[in-house]
Amino acid sequence: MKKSFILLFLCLAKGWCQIHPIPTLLTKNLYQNLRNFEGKGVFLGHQDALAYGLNADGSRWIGEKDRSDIHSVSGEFPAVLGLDLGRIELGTSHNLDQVPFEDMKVHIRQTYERGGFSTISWHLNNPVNPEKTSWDHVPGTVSKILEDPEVKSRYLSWLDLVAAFLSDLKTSDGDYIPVIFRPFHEHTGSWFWWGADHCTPDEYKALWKLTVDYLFQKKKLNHILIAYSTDVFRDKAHYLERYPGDEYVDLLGVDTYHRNPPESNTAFVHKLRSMLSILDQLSTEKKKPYAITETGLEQITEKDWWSNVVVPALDGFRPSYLLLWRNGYEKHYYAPYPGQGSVADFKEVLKSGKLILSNGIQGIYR
Ligand code: BMA
Repeated sequence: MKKSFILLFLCLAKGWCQIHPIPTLLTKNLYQNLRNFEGKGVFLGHQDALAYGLNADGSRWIGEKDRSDIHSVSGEFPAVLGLDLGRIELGTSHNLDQVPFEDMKVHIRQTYERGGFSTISWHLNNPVNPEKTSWDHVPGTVSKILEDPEVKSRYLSWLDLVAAFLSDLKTSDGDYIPVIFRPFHEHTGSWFWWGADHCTPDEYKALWKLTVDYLFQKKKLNHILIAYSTDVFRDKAHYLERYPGDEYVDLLGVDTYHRNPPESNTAFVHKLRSMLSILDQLSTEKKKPYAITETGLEQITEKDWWSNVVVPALDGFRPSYLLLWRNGYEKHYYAPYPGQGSVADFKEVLKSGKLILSNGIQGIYR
């Protein structure tokens, strides 16, 4: 215990701090380098990038080795890989979007070997009634996890499965591969059972603390960074309403999607800039990096979306990364694929160095 207090003091004195008192060296280096890299470009991520995507005719490819839509259009892999553990709690072999958990481990390792990093969300089912999904609201679920011994013990057994997955992420040298874990996201909205209308701020914070304490202390994981990501928020107070505390969060995030273009282009840029300016301020105050933890325009219907919306929204800010959501199927995709209408504009923006892929993220673990 003493050693951890000394380390905590040392990292506070250095002006940066991650919440785990004794992180692995790779995790510590990743965190510090995220901070060192701020303002030099935004690492571009893509959810399920290595698991599936779209062919030029809009049909799906699934499970092909070393394939990624961003790679197909740019020759580089995403710097950041997004994955989701939804359904791991049920003991199934595939997640809610039919990605095999064993493939995910391979993809996380490949991303690490290419110099990048991975971020993991968890659309978990409802621990009160495990047949119900994240989107099914059983009233009072969060309070039941905290207070009903049977529900709590089910939830903790689900965390055991998450921890087993995370413990299986190893480099070829046998070191743990660091990942960013991003639980209970978009909680300013109410579409998930942990959303704003379904629990009080105190209940949300207690669930968060229970989760992080269990993973760190009981499961002894010290290779995960913890991301807090709301959906859209009005102001600083709204962002922080359910914030569990500086000792429970490594990275500040926001999920926000662009809908109804072109009418909304200016409003989306304006709203994103206003949220980034709050995250920028909080990042300075709290000495923590920030990121756009999910975003995108479904079907990228604007040919110049990257230069006309993304670049102006980011200008002057220093988020560490931006994660595009998944290329699920022809009507539900967020990253360009060969032949997609925004490819030329995407490649121009890549040339500017404002968005960074695998070639530009070398050295982040040193
Ligand atoms: C949503 C959609 C769903 C998917 C879910 C979890 O935004 O992409 O199709 O199942 O995320 O990944």
